[in-house]
Amino acid sequence: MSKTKQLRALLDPDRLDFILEAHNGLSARIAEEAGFKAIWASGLAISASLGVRDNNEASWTQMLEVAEYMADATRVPILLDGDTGHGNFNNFRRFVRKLEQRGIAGVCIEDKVFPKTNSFLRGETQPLAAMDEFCGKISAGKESRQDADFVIVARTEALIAGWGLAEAVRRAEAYRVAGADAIVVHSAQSKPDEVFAFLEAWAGRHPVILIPTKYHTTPTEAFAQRRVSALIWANHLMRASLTAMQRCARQIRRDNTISGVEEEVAPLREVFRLQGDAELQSAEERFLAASPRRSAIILAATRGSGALYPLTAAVPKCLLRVGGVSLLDRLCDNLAALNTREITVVAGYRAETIVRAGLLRVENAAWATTGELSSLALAAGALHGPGLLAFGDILCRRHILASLLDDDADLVVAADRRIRQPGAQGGRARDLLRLSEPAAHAFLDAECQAVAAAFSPTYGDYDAEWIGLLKYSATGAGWIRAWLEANRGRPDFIQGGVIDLLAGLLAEGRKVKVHVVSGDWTTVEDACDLAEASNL
Ligand code: SPV
Ligand code: MG
Repeated sequence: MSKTKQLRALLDPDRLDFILEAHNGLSARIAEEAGFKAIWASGLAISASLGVRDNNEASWTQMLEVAEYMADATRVPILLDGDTGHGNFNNFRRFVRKLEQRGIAGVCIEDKVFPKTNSFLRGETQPLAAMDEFCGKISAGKESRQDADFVIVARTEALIAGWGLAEAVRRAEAYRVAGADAIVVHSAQSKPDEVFAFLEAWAGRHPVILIPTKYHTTPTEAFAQRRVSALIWANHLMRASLTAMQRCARQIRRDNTISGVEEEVAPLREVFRLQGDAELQSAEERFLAASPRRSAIILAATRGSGALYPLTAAVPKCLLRVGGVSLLDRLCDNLAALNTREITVVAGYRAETIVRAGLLRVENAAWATTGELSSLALAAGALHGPGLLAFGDILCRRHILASLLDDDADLVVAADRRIRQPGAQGGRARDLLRLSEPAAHAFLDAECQAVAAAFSPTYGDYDAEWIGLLKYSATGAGWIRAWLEANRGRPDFIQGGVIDLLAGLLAEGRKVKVHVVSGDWTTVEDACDLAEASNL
């Protein structure tokens, strides 16, 4: 049922309904969740929550904005407090059209003069609008509706202004004839007597809505017996929040900590629930191209070759700085920029010095006597794809990492056709690959056909040097885990390198794709490498 029809249904005098005040999207949602079938967008409550007076200090477009948030947040109809209609008949009919466009189901206007003052402030001194002029306003509003069910309620302030019962009835009748869908007769008295007198004189000729803010002790059945269509509880969510906010603010100010109020205030998850985060989460699953959660494992257990000992007395090799940033931080920063947040580092030498927010550290206590495979096996729990295995001493430009991570193949390595000479002072063997593509196709992606680790300066018939980066898909990660599991008992496993893993995977018939790079990377094995790294 449309919101306007829902609101119209509440005008039935055979059943007393209740309309609760709200003043923004959040309070409107709370009112709806509490079970109210309609919401009163109160001028008093909205202006108070905006920090201004209920004297038309907030403009009609500002009221419209707030009302739109309320309508967006709810499925029940909203009856907006339209004050005096914000001008003459012409302003009001434009207001009605705008309210309809924003999904408001009805408006209530009162027969006072712009700018109005709240009815409970100096009520007797407030001038009433000329009755005929107000009737014209009602008729113009009705005529301008696009939806015949949009509700226009006319409110007379005759009792509050002290004009007496007869005037209240005379005006209510005129407003009925002018086309109002219901009448509000407002009273500032603490007893319902004058309102009940009105109801008796009125004799049910048209739906009546009451706002019993002042005569709140009246039993609700008394209204039902008199065939009142609906009661507006006009300002209680605003007042409740005000009390809660004052108490909370005072306590925090007094205690200089928020700890004392934590259990008194709504948990954040309740805030997110009311904001509808669950819907956004499921919409994201449907509409957002899922960006894969990437992970990485960095092998950084060794101290490095003797050539680096002067530099690695206090820190492991991965913490050597190039351009003021450690190799590890640079690698992690690049990985993070490529949506790789779960990074596990296998530390060994000076493990305690490897500390970085969010970094998972696994320790290879036997780093001095074990090799890369032993370190990798310790991080097997973090081996899930898509992910990247990297040596901790590699320095490379981000594009190399990006192209590996963006490749969907199950196993992908990066290799450079220019095989470096081993470091002048030794260093580790070169990890070499034989490629499917001939050298003439130097920069085409290739398939790896064989691998070897070699110190030889000629390198036999190998084509490229593996740069220490291996990207694996979820499937590829499974192959690696299985291979580690199947081979960890072998005597050569303990000292083994990742190159042996690659050899093993090739032997199983797994395809290893090769991205051919040309420079833009280095590893640090001696002081010369460090100098070259600075250039890079
Ligand atoms: C409001 O809630 O803004 C009203 C009702 O108009 S009253 O405050 O009683 O005037
Ligand atoms: Mg008001």
